[in-house]
Amino acid sequence: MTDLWWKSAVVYQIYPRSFADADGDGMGDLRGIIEHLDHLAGLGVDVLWLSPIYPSPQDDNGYDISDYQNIEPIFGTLEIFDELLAGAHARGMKLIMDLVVNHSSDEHPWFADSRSSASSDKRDWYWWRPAREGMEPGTPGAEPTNWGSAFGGSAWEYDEKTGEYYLHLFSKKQPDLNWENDEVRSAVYEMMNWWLDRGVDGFRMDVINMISKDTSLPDGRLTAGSSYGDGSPAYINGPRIHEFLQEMHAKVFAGRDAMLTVGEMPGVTVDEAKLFTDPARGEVDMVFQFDHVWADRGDDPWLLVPLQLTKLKAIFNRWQTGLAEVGWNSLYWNNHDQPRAVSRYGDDSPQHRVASAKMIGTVLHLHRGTPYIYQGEELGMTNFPFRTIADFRDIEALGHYAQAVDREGRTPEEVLTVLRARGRDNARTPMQWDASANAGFTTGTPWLAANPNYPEINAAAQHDDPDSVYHYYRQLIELRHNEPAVVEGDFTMLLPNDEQLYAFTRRLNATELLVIGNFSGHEVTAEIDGWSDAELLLSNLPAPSGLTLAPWQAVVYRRT
Ligand code: TEU
Repeated sequence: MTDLWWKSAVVYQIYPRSFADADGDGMGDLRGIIEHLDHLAGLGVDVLWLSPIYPSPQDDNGYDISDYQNIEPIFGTLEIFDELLAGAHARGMKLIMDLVVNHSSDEHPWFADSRSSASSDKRDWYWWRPAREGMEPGTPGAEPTNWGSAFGGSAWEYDEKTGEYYLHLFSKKQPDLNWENDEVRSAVYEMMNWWLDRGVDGFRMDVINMISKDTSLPDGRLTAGSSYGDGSPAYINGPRIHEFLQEMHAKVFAGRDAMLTVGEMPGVTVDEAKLFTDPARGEVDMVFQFDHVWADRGDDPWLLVPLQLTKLKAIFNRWQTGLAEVGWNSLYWNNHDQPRAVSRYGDDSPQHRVASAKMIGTVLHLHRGTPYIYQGEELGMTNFPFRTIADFRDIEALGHYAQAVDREGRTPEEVLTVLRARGRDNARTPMQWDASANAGFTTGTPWLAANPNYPEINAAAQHDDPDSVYHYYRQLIELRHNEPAVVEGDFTMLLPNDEQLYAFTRRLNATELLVIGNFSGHEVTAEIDGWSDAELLLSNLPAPSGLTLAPWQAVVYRRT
């Protein structure tokens, strides 16, 4: 297998907590995944990415790890994990794990040791700082910097025992590890090698571009709508990030065959991504960038801004052209942190949901890069009809609600409107397997309610329906596996100023593909010449006459 095998691969993300519950406790588990491997193999995906399954207090649904080399009992055991890994490999699928090493859980023994005393030999494994000069420790304003946590409140937690603060860019139960400390890095690399030696095929690396910090820990600029400073310039793509990733590559991946490493990098730019993903630099294979999922929000992440198709196209075009010669793109519409794609980029009404889910899938999968499918996306699953804040479970939603309503005086309905559209729980409702109770996800009480539309939208109803979203996604994956121009072709954006049509070509030698997606509920004609004799490779609706596309129609033409 070539080192760049992942260029023609499609990755499927499983959020184990919500995928399938085999033991009836209301939480998904590894046995549940094993029981549904044929659903995934039938789709034709090449790689499974599991969100964290390690022991964790579940403060951030497993992104707060208390033991990096074991399995959370809720999900199963290492033996069941080995069975899952073997089952994936037997079906020709690789399996990558979620690597969360910017921070651990505060219940990890490393942190328990670090916080036990100022002279602990693990004190420097985390970021500890005294109160600001002249300020009474533990009082508002005494925090070492003005940074806010991504989940609301300050990014510093005061620890009575030693009278100092520790840094947590996320929840206070997720203290940031200090990557300046060689021992921390060595412990992480040792753990990574332990999983790869077990047969795992790589990692998705959680906020990996935050591990290097400006050690002077400067205050951040106060951001609109927040009482905290934006510290991100001090910890996004920090001073030693490339050094750390090259060291990790050398200590963990060098000499291993057919690995996949994808770095989740909030705020990464195209120029930085060229450096991160240039194979000659030995850092990561690809990155998850955020420009397109930040296109419909303002500087305040909790602002709803109408999505402009021309803005979205400009972003994708910037990334396609920026990584055309060096590096590689990941391609995604959603994951466990984003709302459901068909509700955000398509039209989840009964009339247009199926067509628009297929259309957005076509546009994404025909780009140059590695596509990621999030569980349920292949079924056209939609956002959930949340009523009140009591319907939410996510620490990010609850933290934002508390800060916005309780501390910043916004009305509950104003905040709920944004959470209904953007909340991460939209993506975390149970996978919809069939029309039985709780969508066939569990025989118990699900930890988060199943979407009430599961009787209409579920895998069982789609496996035998050749016109289903599931079978259309299978055709998209088949096209990537069989048509070299999809993987290797160049990319040229067309109609950049059109607010309804998303059109581009892919060209490889004598083969040229034309892809058009109608992102509107109207019939639209694409003013593109020279394709009248082309072969229609794929469409989500009956063949159009000429290039007059029906509402939410996608077409892929080929000419040689
Ligand atoms: O997410 C990083 C991240 O940027 C998130 O804050 C995301 O942008 C935001 O939640 C979107 O609303 C990673 C994981 O994917 C996320 O699940 C974790 O909560 C977070 O890191 C901390 O580990």
